[in-house]
Amino acid sequence: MKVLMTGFEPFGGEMVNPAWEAVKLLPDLIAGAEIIKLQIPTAFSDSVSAVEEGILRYRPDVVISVGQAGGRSCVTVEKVAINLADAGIPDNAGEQPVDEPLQADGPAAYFASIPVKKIVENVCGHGIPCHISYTAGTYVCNCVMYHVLHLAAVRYPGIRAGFIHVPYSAEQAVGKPAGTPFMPLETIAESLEYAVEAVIC
Ligand code: PCA
Repeated sequence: MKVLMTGFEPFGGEMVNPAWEAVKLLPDLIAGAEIIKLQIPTAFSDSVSAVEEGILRYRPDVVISVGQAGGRSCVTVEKVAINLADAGIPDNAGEQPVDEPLQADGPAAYFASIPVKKIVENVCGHGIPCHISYTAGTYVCNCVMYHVLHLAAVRYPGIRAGFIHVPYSAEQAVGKPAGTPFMPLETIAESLEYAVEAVIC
C-alpha cells in the first residue's frame, strides 16, 4: 500500500507552511504503508498538475493532501470539496480567481473518500484534539481536494483521497496577536500519522 502525502509551499507572507513541515517529519512507513512525500505549489493551476504528476509517478493507493488553516486550533479532516474557486488573496503564481467553477463539467461537490470520522476518532483516541470540518474553503486547498477527487472519479479509479488542514505551528504564532491558535509541529505530525493509520488499518 502506498500513500502519497502532499504539503503546500508557504503562502500569504508566512516563512513556512506547517503542512509541508509536518509531512516531512512523517516516517517513511506507517502501519506497513509506504509514505511518499511531495511538496506542491500554493497555486491553483500548478498545484493540480503537481499532484497529478505525483499520481502518475508513484501510483499511490491513497492521496492525502495537507494544508495550513491559520486560525484553526487543531488538525481538521475535511469532509467535502466544492466546485468553486474564490480567492481572497492571489496565489503564489499571482492568480486570483473570483467566483469561478473549478471544473466546468464537474459536480457541485465531492465527499472525501477516506474515512473522515474514523480518522478523527483515531487522532482523538491518542489524546490529540481533532475535528471534522465541513468546509475546506474556496482557495487552493479546496481546489486540490476537489481536483484529486475528480481525477480519482474520472481517471484513476481505486484511488482514495482526502484533505487535512493543520493549524499554525508554534513558531508561526510568535509575533502574532495573543490568543492565536497553534500546535507544536511534532503534534501536528503525530496527528497526521494517526490519520494515516486510520486509513490503512
Ligand atoms: N492553505 C491554503 C492553501 C495552501 C495552504 O496550505 C488553503 O487553505 O487554501
